[in-house]
Amino acid sequence: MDCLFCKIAEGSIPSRKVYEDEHVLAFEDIQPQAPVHLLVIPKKHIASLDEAGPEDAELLGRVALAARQAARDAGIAESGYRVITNIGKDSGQVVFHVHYHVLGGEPLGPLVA
Ligand code: D5M
Repeated sequence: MDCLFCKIAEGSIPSRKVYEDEHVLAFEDIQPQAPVHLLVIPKKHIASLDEAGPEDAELLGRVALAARQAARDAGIAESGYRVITNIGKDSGQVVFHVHYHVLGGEPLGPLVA
C-alpha cells in the first residue's frame, strides 16, 4: 500500500520520532503550524477516524494516550494544547492514515478562524 505514514511507521521514510511503542508512533510534523506540532498515528493502517471500526477502539485509545504523553514530554501540558484529527476532503485531510495533530507552545486562538 502506498501510504506515507505506513512508511514512516515501518521506518522506510525517516521521521523525527518523539514517542514509539508496539502500536503507536508520534513524530514531529514537517510543516509545523505551532511551536510544538506533533503527529500521533496508529501503526495499523486506518484511512481516517471515519474508517475505524469497533475493533479499533483500544488502539485509538492508545493513540489518544500517546498524544497526551507526547504533549507532556514536549512540555506543553501545563499551558494547554489542542488535539485534532482531520477527516476527509472538507477538513483538508491530505494524508489518509489516521493521525492526531498535537498543537501547542503558544495561545492557539479559535479553532476555526
Ligand atoms: O495533515 C497531514 C500533515 O502531515 C501535515 O500537517 C503535514 C504532515 N506531513 C506530511 N508529510 C510529512 C512527513 N514526511 N513527516 C512529517 N509530517 C508530514 P492532514 O491532517 O492530512 O491535513
